[in-house]
Amino acid sequence: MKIFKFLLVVVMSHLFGYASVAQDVDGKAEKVEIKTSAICGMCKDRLEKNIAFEKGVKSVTLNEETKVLTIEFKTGKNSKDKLKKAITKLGYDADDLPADQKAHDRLPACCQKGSEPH
Ligand SMILES: [Cu+2]
Repeated sequence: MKIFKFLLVVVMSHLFGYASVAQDVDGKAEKVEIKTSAICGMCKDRLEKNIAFEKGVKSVTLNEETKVLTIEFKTGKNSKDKLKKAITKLGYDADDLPADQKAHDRLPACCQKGSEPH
């Protein structure tokens, strides 16, 4: 009986394991590019680390030269508009959306708009 229970657990965990993997493969992802007002490596860190925790986000990378944030997220779990909002709440412009002023003013001076790249 004990061995039966053990086998059952093994079989079940296998089934669930496969199920979750299958979901990941089937789940479509979207990639969006959003132009930000990031300035330096600190901005890059801040944006990447924070946006990574937004819903459904699978990957996020800021191109330091173009200041474009590329975000990959699970389709239906998030949207470009919501992600843009999240970026503005961190104090950065997101495409046409201006940065949240309060969040922007809390950034270190070197990361605020108009600072020289460093
Ligand atoms: Cu910065």
